[in-house]
Amino acid sequence: MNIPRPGRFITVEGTEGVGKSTNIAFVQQWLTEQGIEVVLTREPGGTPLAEELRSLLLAPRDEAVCNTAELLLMFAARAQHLSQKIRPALARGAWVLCDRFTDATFAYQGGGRGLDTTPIETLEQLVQQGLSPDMTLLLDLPVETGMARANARSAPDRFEQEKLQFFSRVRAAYHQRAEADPQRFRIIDAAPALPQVQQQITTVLADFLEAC
Ligand code: Z5A
Repeated sequence: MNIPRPGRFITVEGTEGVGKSTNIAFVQQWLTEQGIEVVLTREPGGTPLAEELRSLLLAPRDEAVCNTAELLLMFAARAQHLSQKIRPALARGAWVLCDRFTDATFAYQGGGRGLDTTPIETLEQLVQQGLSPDMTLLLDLPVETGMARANARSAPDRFEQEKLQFFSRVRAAYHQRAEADPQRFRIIDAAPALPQVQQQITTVLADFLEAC
């Protein structure tokens, strides 16, 4: 039975290999078991056009990608995603569960690439018009551990080809974002075995649902 509740927007963030894909499936299942309609999506991506932009962004290429072009493509994909998928889902009362969102832009393009945060904030305002996640789960793990977990999988994409120092800056930027907005962020220690990670997530979700 579906219990009617206003739509909520939950995002999942973290550096490479922290277990977002693994745990987002767990979050989706847990919320669905509570009778909530969940729209699972991801960034960059989530619509046909935004998925095409994702392919362009992630493909390793010989041509150097200019940081500003990368930033604009991320927000182009986000604008399309918001207009075609996220806003309509929230408007009909569904909960949107998104694998990465604008915190990733502050972490990767801001922290990782070293772009100034002012243009990122300007684009955030232009594209989101005040819409931001209700809760963000930040899966946190030492960068070395995440890279080791990720490297055990498929061939690296353009971001995964970056070095340890890059991901250390990304992680530091995520921590800064979480410290600046403790109401929205929930930090999950992603280092222990999966059942312990998911126990933390369950506690956070139950508290969030209780407060809705
Ligand atoms: N990007 C950006 O730059 N700016 C932006 O604004 C946005 C994105 C939105 C694509 O993201 C890239 O886009 C991303 C940032 C950039 N690049 N990077 N890096 P993505 O989310 O699609 O790609 P990803 O970050 O590389 O995610 P991933 O590789 O899919 O990793 P993950 O989802 O966090 O991990 P996982 O696949 O769930 O787990 C990794 C492995 O660890 C796997 O074998 C699991 O079985 C294992 N695992 C998971 N949990 C555990 C525990 N607890 N113990 C042991 N092993 C575990």
